[in-house]
Amino acid sequence: MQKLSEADLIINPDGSIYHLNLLPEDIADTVITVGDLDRVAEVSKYFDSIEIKKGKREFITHTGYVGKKRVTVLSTGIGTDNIDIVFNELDALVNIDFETRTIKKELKSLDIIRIGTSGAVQPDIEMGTILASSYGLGFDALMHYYIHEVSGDEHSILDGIKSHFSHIKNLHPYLTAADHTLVATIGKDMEQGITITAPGFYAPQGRQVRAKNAVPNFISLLNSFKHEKYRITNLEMETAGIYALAKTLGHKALSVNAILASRVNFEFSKEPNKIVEKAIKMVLERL
Ligand code: R1P
Repeated sequence: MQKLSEADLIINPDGSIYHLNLLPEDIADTVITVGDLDRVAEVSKYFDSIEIKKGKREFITHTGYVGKKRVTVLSTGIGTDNIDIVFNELDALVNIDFETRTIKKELKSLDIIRIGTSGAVQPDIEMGTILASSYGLGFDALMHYYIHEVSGDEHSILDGIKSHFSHIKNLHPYLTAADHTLVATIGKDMEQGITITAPGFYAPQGRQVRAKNAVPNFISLLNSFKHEKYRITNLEMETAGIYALAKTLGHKALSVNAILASRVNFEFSKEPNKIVEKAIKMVLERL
């Protein structure tokens, strides 16, 4: 078995993985990811006990128990560049033997659930909605650097997407479905739809402040997309990277979105914390 070099897989002197600062035994098989590092404690305050609190940079981790289930909650920060770090390092913690620097024979599959915030692009999706992303559609470039397989109905949806957005310069979108078992358990009865993951917050999500946008009417372009029963419901900055890397590495993933803004009605919630709290409780109750 090939040994991974010290430059490819960086392990800190105390045996922890480079950015996350975690030892293999620090993470549970069920991992909740959040963007905002302050949200980690908002999740772990519902744990019955907390055994580990660690962190480095924007990557804060709490591991504990919800009833008899061991759960980790971890902040990713913003964007798919951070998702690249978090997912490769989470995978390394369970699937690489740090002593021998080799890939383990028996690979482990983690259940990974994102609890994030997001803006709706359809008029019927109101602020306060908790939405499970049935697909993550990446407008960012992360997956250009990995071999990523497209399967099942992802092919035809992606073809429809490519033709609908063909006039956006240098756009090479990627699409991955959520794990269907997590959709059926955690996402049960939630609003569902395609979530777009953007490579920025302002113009890449159609916001017009001072810099001029190169893609006019971006939100109408998103909400007018229709392919069979599929439509684009919301925008954020991590889900597509999470779904694609989870699939590539053999993990299960679901993204649950607290809808804080309506991009079609030009509104932002007056009580964002309440909506996030609702999403956290829904996920924890369904674990
Ligand atoms: C932008 O404000 C951030 O909020 C959303 C976006 O995806 C982006 O990370 O999610 P989080 O609240 O989980 O960070």
